[in-house]
Amino acid sequence: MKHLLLSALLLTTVLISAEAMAATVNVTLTAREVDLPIDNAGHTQRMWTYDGTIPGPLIRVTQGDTINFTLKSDSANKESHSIDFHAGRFDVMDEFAPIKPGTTRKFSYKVDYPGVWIYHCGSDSMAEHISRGMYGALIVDPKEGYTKDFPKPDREYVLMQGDLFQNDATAKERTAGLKWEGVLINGKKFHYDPVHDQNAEIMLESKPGERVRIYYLNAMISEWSSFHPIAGIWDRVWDNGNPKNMRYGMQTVSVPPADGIIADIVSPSDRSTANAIVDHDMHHALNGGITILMNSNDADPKKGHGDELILR
Ligand SMILES: [Cu+2]
Repeated sequence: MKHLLLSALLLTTVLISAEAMAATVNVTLTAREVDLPIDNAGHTQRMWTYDGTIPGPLIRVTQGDTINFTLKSDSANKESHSIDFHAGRFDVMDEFAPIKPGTTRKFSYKVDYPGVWIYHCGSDSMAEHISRGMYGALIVDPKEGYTKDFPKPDREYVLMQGDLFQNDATAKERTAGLKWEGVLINGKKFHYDPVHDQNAEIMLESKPGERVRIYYLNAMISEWSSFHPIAGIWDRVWDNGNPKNMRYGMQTVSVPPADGIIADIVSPSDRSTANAIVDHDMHHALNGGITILMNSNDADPKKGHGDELILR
């Protein structure tokens, strides 16, 4: 009897401490329709966003946390907007329903599955709302933390790939793939590629031999991505970013629309090298979907850490 009581007491303590470690995280996103530069030369388009950026703010929590979420819609907006979090389970008619300009919706949910998840607008037409930039990334770190099969990276970057259509493309044209202009990487064509765009100023950076973790999300509305590091190999890939879904030594990984993966690359440690991280579908690569990763000893120590996972 005494033994049973003790076990019950121990179990309760364990449950309470696991619960106590889980955090409640407040997240507010504001839907905003704004003019944004869509390339490194500064050409702008009318885009629809969360918080005025493409992608929207990076949200990062730990498995088991609760997100207290607020969606606001700027009163200057013309459209109704909504949120669709892939990282949770909801009622599509309730939490995901659109809200009018100047209004607010709140809901809470617990994140049960680790990984890298898309959030996006689900308002009609979804094709137009997503292809005008209404998407972002949510990283849910596993509650076990780093393990042998999910080692700690030296740097981390988020790359989110979306479509660019001509500004006047209607929802119907976007859905049909008409008036397609190219690929946006974190909001700009050839954002991190000075090789193909002389106006590009930023690149991903690491030191030789570092483990660089890429959180890659495909926000294109209808097209698959063929994700490949030119002059490199994906050391490990985790489908959906879940540590249980590991693959080794991959050359190219298929990422469907509205999916995400984690892919690690480790450069040679004895020399400086560069990689071109591409969507190897040439239609995508040569229209904006190339990112340079420089591996050299003068890598900026801040890049790939803290607030610099999405380079803006
Ligand atoms: Cu929207």
